[in-house]
Amino acid sequence: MLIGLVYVALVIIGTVVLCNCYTAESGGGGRRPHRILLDTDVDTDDFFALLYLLKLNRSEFDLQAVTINTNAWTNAGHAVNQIYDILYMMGRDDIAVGVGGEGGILEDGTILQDVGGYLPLIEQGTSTSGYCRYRQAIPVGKGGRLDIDSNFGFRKSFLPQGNRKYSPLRQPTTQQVMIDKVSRGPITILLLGAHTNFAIFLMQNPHLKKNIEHIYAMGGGVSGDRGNLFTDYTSNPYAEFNIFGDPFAAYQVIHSGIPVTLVPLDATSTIPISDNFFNAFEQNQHTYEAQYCFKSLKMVRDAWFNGQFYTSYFMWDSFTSGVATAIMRKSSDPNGENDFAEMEFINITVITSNKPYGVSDGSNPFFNGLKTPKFNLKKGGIHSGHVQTQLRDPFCLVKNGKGKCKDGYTMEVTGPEAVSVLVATKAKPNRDSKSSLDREFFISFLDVLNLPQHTGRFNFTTQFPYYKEVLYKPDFGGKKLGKNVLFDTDMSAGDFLALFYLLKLPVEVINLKAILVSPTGWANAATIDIIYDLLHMMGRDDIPVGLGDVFATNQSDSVFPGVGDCKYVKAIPHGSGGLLDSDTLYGLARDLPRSPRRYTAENSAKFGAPLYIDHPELRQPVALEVWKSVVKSLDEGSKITILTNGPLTNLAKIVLSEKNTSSVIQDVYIVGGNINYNNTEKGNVFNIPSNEYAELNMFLDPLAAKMVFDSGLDITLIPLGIQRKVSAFPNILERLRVCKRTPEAIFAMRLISRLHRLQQKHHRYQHMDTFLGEILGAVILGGDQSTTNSAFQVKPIRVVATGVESEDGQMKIDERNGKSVKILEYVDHMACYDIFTNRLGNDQQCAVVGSFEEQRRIWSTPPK
Ligand SMILES: *[C@@H]1O[C@H](CO)[C@@H](O)[C@H](O)[C@H]1NC(C)=O
Ligand SMILES: *[C@@H]1O[C@H](CO)[C@@H](O)[C@H](O)[C@H]1NC(C)=O
Ligand SMILES: *[C@@H]1O[C@H](CO)[C@@H](O)[C@H](O)[C@H]1NC(C)=O
Ligand SMILES: *[C@@H]1O[C@H](CO)[C@@H](O)[C@H](O)[C@H]1NC(C)=O
Ligand SMILES: *[C@@H]1O[C@H](CO)[C@@H](O)[C@H](O)[C@H]1NC(C)=O
Ligand SMILES: *[C@@H]1O[C@H](CO)[C@@H](O)[C@H](O)[C@H]1NC(C)=O
Ligand SMILES: [Ca+2]
Ligand SMILES: [Ca+2]
Repeated sequence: MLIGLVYVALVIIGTVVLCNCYTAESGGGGRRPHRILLDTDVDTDDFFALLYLLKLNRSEFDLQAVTINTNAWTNAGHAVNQIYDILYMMGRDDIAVGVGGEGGILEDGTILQDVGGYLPLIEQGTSTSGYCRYRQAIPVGKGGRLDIDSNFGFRKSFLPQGNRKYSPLRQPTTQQVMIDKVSRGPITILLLGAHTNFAIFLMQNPHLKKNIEHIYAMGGGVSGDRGNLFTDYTSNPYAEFNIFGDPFAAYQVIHSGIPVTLVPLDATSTIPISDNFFNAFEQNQHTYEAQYCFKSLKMVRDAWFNGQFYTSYFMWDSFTSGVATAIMRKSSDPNGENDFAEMEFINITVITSNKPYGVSDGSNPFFNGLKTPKFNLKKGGIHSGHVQTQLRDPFCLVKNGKGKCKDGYTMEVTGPEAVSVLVATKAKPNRDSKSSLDREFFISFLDVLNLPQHTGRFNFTTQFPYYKEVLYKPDFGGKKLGKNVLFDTDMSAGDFLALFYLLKLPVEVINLKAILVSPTGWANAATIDIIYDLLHMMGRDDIPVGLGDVFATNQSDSVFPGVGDCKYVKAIPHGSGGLLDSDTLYGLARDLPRSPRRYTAENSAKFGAPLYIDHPELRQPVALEVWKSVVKSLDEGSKITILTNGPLTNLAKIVLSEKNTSSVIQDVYIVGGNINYNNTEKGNVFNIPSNEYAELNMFLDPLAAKMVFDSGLDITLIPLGIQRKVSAFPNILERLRVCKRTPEAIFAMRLISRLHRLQQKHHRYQHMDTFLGEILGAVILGGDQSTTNSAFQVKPIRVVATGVESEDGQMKIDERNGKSVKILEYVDHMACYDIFTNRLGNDQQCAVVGSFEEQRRIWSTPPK
């Protein structure tokens, strides 16, 4: 309460001071600065736009807030921390940042508070999990969200880390930030991603529309079948990604009655990043922000998929921020005359469904089986036709021709649906026709980013006078190393606890050779960086980490493998208790020391990249590669034990790749699966109610699970039922409190107590004890059976993988077709807590650098 009061007082004082400045600077004659709210999907081009805005004269342009679009090119947890870091570098911790929210939309169309914007309006139910109807068009791994989430791997080497960060249940949500900023007075909205967030805001707060002066949006295209869904032309050649991400939301925005200026593909296609511009940019990096933008752009170029970067990478959002601010500067001009783009009024609408209208083919949830259509939409009206259901929706495909679906097309129309929108039609040429930079905006972009005013304070390496990049590798000094172990993780919270434990076991007992990461479960691929950081903390930068396939077996598209279906992973929530939290390790990831190792999109031509690049040695290895190198490193006759704590995607690939698995794999410990004795033991796929008996690690990739269980490997199963017995938060916390306070014990305690607190506080965190059960695999693998009192039974097990959602991933005891599996039936859970906490508190094999804080201290003081 006290903090709240102080904050309010500060804001009032701040406003007064600002007003004074403004009268002083503008000599009393000008207007107040344009207050701006930026909604972004945090693609590379978006932060160019953001930095351009931040550099402009603050008495003209006052960026008030950044809200994050979470249903397109980025994942919320990675995006929000990146925005915080950029703002910290720029000294702008005063700018509000909104992401996510847990509200939903009820069956009857009631919009609850704080809808997170993770799903397009047409798919938004009451939770943050759901299908990927439109999002399927966006690549998931390399060249898509993985590269964007990690800023092509570059962000962690460059951006300093401030005090603000995502924290569960404390993070301001997008809707809160929008309501707060719009309520306070006239404001301009810049939309650089899909329109979900802002449409929800408008639908829920019509009384606040009066404060919105203007909407500027990058998106759409007005000249026919020239869309940019490069993964999907065969079904929809008309749409542009931002509008396609949520056509119904864009319709709400365009038809809101608020003046709209659109910068569509028609205009952005006339301002490609030419090699002349690229070279000029390379020569003009006089500020940290210019450096950051150039180096990011260079990473994009070096990783560009077809070698055609200079003709296929455009200034989309950055150009839009230029055009928008240029128009705002001359706000008296009704035709939007400006230096950077030709403008024209065009009557358009946004297509949200395809003709014929009024069909009931099951494709349209606004109407499917509802007596009254959702949001009171008109039966037989423009929203009532077929809605594109998936990437290669058969309805959209035309034999030997371009697809016929127009969802998301910003089409020129006449009649009642027409909205007059100011549209940028092309980029203006440089007024200096002799310059090698042929667009006027190129000049402004470079000038503004290099302005000495409002400049970044430091980058990560200049922030600390004694910064030094170190890789820690242990010296085992001739010790005889123990059992070879490979850990396969989907980066769920409990897997990090298990990893700490494995690293603490004496190397004479367990020799952790490698880690494979599977992004088909609870976390997205870019979260691999947390694994690198944890290894760095524990002084184990020698352990290789391999990144697995981003899709479950057979979920990737047969035509364009970078995209694919989310049939199984749709069960994981995007928001609280789901990917948002995993991707930030429940807000704690930033407390780990920062490793010099990290994901990078850099790749050498030897591995299929189009270009030779600066640092081929940094390349992110893939899972199978790491597996091969581990196998190669084994001594004659020795084998490896695998512990899997996630979906079996990687293990299935290993099984497929080896001629004789039993010659290299000793045995496998699988954490997961549910043995459904007599239909008494329920599974945990809580978002797919029709499937009562599957466990998530099996459900998320049933084909892989089936392959592994059919393979004849020597399997020990630690199923859901027994994991549930090891889920008493108070007991383990009590023990952690009394054990020796090593950095790893402290970190584990913070993580576990956070999970426990969240579980008590909010229903989205009900399943948190699942993660505590995940330590069991590591404890059984490393421990001795006499202390845990563990007991096993051998049963013939078969996994169901029929493609039928209500049964996929279930386990059957099948005397005829099942394979023998050793199943953990009993364990003394108190003994498990003791073993786990004693090990973490042991002073052997401790952290070499305890936290990010400690790292900062080291880099701030001269070495002794
Ligand atoms: C910023 O804008 C104000 C008002 O238009 C103007 O008086 C001032 O000179 C500008 N400052 C800079 C550094 O251009
Ligand atoms: C940080 O800035 C310094 C000084 O401009 C530069 O030498 C260094 O390369 C930058 N760091 C990174 C990671 O780019
Ligand atoms: C847009 O529609 C309005 C109303 O139908 C019409 O008056 C106007 O001329 C149209 N503008 C353009 C550019 O077609
Ligand atoms: C995966 O799909 C391909 C092609 O659709 C099929 O040939 C293959 O059998 C499938 N794999 C499994 C394990 O079902
Ligand atoms: C596979 O390897 C095991 C252990 O090395 C060996 O006993 C077995 O004969 C091999 N099987 C085949 C089919 O080569
Ligand atoms: C399942 O049912 C069978 C037969 O009714 C019974 O013998 C067995 O003990 C039951 N198993 C469990 C785990 O409840
Ligand atoms: Ca964008
Ligand atoms: Ca896991």
